[in-house]
Amino acid sequence: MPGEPQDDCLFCKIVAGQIPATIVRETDTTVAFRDINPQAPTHVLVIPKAHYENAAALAAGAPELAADVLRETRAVAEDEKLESYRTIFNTGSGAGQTVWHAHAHVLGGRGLTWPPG
Ligand code: DGP
Repeated sequence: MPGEPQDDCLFCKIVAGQIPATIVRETDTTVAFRDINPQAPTHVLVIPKAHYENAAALAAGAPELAADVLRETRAVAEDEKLESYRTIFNTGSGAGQTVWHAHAHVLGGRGLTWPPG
């Protein structure tokens, strides 16, 4: 059922406090925590607390929650004092998605080239 916690989901376990994470922000609907394998000086993941398998499912099933996630990416960038940063939603294995709970990557603190790989 979209939005319901999944027993086998890593990020649902972080939301539930069952797996430790370095949480930098939390709202009623979202959590932001540092990526375990950072690709930049700032690499924070912003997730909805509710389980949607990726950004496409989130946008279709709960667009107001998608807006909450986007708002929090901006808040992370402000907290981290990032003038430039990149917000990424990898959607589907072909795009590099490895964790099947919607998440926005917020990357900054170094120069970022374009196009990405
Ligand atoms: P993606 O490839 O877009 O699905 O990104 C998944 C990210 O999740 C990846 O950058 C590494 C991160 N990650 C995976 N497992 C953990 C974990 O247990 N804790 C934290 N903080 N991040 C994790």
